[in-house]
Amino acid sequence: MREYRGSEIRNIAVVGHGASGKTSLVDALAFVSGASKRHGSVKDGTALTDYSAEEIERGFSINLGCAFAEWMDSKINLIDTPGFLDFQGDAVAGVAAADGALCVVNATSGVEVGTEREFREAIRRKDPVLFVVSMMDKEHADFDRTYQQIKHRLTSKVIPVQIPAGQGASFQGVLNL
Ligand SMILES: Nc1nc2c(ncn2[C@@H]2O[C@H](COP(=O)(O)OP(=O)(O)OP(=O)(O)O)[C@@H](O)[C@H]2O)c(=O)[nH]1
Ligand SMILES: [Mg+2]
Repeated sequence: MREYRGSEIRNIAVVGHGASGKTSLVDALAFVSGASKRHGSVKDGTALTDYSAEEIERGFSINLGCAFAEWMDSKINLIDTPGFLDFQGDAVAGVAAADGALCVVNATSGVEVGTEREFREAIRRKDPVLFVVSMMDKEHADFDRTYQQIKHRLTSKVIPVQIPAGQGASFQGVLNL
């Protein structure tokens, strides 16, 4: 890895409700960018940022985990935070350490209490927030419903930059607007 100047580094906290797909997304981003040579999985206990014995055994995040992606001359540090309320201290610390938040929202269950909690924490710190709608391949996934919930319950200042092509069984990928 090449050396990066401070101005080329971005620290992003990946936040959201428990089991919304944060750890899976971090692993996928590291893999797609080439920083990680293997596409890990939470289910198999091979996700980059769920590495402690207890996290692997239980299949959810307990501590902060850090991975990175090198993209367009920048190093993006991805701080994976735990979504369960019991570990909220680490999630708050992750947001505090970051320049911005990536808030993951599950397309089948929509905006949940953990989404709201972590979104408000990022906004309280005046951090920019990017939403990712996860689980688009699952039954009952609904992008429009999730987008409307974000708009009505979190912020009216939100605009799609990518939209899904299909949803549920017919999900094929995303379209860049
Ligand atoms: N079908 C499907 N399953 C997913 C997707 N993203 C994650 N999962 C699965 O959903 C479960 C939870 O994913 P995680 O990545 O552990 O979610 P998390 O937000 O990190 O969970 P916590 O760390 O507990 O907050 C795992 O079994 C994943 O394999 C997705 O886009 N589609
Ligand atoms: Mg996790």
